[in-house]
Amino acid sequence: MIAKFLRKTAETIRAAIPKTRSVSPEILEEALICADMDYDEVEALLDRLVHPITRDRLRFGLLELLPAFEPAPITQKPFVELIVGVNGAGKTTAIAKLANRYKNEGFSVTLGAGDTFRAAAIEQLQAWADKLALPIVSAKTGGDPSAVAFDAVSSALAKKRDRVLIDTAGRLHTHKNLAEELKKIVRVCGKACDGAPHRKLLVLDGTQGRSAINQAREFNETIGIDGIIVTKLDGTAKGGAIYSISRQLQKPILYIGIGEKEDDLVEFDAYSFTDSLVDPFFE
Ligand SMILES: Nc1nc2c(ncn2[C@@H]2O[C@H](COP(=O)(O)OP(=O)(O)OP(=O)(O)O)[C@@H](O)[C@H]2O)c(=O)[nH]1
Ligand SMILES: [Mg+2]
Repeated sequence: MIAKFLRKTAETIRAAIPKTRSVSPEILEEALICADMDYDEVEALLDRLVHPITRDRLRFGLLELLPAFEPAPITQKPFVELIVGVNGAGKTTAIAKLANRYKNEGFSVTLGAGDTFRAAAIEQLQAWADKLALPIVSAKTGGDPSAVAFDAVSSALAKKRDRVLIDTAGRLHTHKNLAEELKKIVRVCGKACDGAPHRKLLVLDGTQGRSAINQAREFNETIGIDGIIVTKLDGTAKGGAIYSISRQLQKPILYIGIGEKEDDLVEFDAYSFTDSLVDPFFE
């Protein structure tokens, strides 16, 4: 599965290297930079690798770049998740995919259409809600997103729903007012339900590769991010950026998006992801 959608990244690496049992540091460096890994991570990896660089050594070296992560068990009800990210990163689609996943796991899900900013954003989430047969709390375009978040959480609490997913407007991380608005949404969620939002997920467009690191930092400084979803990995050769994004932010990648449909979300598995990156060096 992972190998299939990392095809472009694997092809990029494969094109850069001759087939061999071990790989030279120069070739490794060039191939990983082609796969959009940041220079910092390439250096950190090369510094640690024992020569000759074999498949296992490279595999463990790459895995070591990723921060350790133990997912906490979900005990809150409702468990409220706020989804943030810049314009077009794939937030609304990620919400549909997560909702679909939770529903298939047997959880009841409420959606909150907190993007009251972009025309047609509410309709877009409404269309997903209809398709997935899920309740949605929304307001008119131009309405107060915090009020939507408050109502969505309150409604889920009253109706004993398991999960709440709140959409937000795509925003430029440098836009001060929008940053304040995000902080307000977070505060207001907490008024509706203690501790909410329980998870703040940042959605990053995988086709942006490591250039998404700066925006991720800004979001993290604004509201504190708990985890990352990287979307659109089906159409990019920049899979190596995953290591830099996760390492530089010290945040886990939780899911990756591999298409536009509700099923196109997979849990990020560092081992199989790393295998897909390592295999082309030694095939
Ligand atoms: N190929 C591919 N396309 C995706 C993926 N995730 C989202 N998209 C597409 O990317 C576009 C933007 O997705 P949205 O979910 O609307 O993004 P958004 O962050 O909510 O955008 P705004 O609401 O405008 O900020 C849509 O055309 C999606 O179908 C993915 O994993 N793979
Ligand atoms: Mg959206």
